[in-house]
Amino acid sequence: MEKSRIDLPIGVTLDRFIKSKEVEYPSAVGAFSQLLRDIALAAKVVNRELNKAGLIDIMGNAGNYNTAGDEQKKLDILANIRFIRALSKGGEVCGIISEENESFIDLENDGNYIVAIDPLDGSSNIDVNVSVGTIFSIYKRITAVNNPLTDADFLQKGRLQIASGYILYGPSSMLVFTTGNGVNGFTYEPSLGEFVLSNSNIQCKQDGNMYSINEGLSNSILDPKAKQYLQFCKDNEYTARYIGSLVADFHRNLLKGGIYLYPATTKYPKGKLRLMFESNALAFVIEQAGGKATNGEMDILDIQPTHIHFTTPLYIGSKNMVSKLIN
Ligand code: AHM
Ligand code: MG
Repeated sequence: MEKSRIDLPIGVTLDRFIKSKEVEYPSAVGAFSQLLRDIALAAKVVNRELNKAGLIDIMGNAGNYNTAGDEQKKLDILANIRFIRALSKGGEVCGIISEENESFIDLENDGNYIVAIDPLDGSSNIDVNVSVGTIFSIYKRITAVNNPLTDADFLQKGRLQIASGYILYGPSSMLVFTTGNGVNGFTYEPSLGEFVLSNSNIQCKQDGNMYSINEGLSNSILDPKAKQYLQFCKDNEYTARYIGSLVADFHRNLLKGGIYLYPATTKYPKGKLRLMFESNALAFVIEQAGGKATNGEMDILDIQPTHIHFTTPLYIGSKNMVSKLIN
């Protein structure tokens, strides 16, 4: 059944937005709202660290030491610490998987939610002051409360996400997320220290003329359909746009219409992008915005992961563009 949608005016704070949306999700109660707030808080902290990165030189490699003799951490490691800390302290989350951690983290509490997170995606762009992002997925726990978590709690299909989204750290920083009832975008207002609603009920155009792929990999693409589609884009003089930061490329295509492709290649025969940390979260967002996400054979959200760092080819964006690629 279609849930009723409460339309709130542009400019309301994330906090007010979450509160009023609780009416739409009576089962979500306060814990879930608090979890979204925890994510927003960690995002603000990471945003602050990123903004001052050039000044205090924390862009270098882990293992360096600052003048106080403290070990300096790479920003992706710092972001991982910030998000895990915020999620652990909140108490709503019982388990976390992160792109930066080999195995799952069981917080051994009675929280109801599992979070999968890529704390800072696009790491190759960090050192050159180009947009990067955080990507997150939220699931319900499967194991009964007070029992140790198992792989089953984490290896859930994307279809079971109850919320997902991303934070784009760019000229302005934005939090974009869905709870399964449309997609909304919030822009960070630094003087207020608040995310405010800026993009209400985002819809992705069904068609577009922008394509995003690392074209240097053209000769090593293993999927003939992706090769054909790339040629189609060139024959039709589509516009190539590739930042190499998935969140930034995805966000542009979401707002303007377009397709992002990371096919299987000789170097990454099973795809480069991680299902649990990157593809699922964005697939949920794009479907909620009217777009499509596939690995070329099936919808991303229907893939059963077999381990937490499972990778997949990814074609995601405007519905008709993605459909043309696979048909
Ligand atoms: P990361 O998780 O190590 O940062 O890798 C993911 C990134 C994506 O943000 C981006 O779209 C892609 O890898 C770029 O890969 P490539 O440099 O192979 O084009
Ligand atoms: Mg990543």
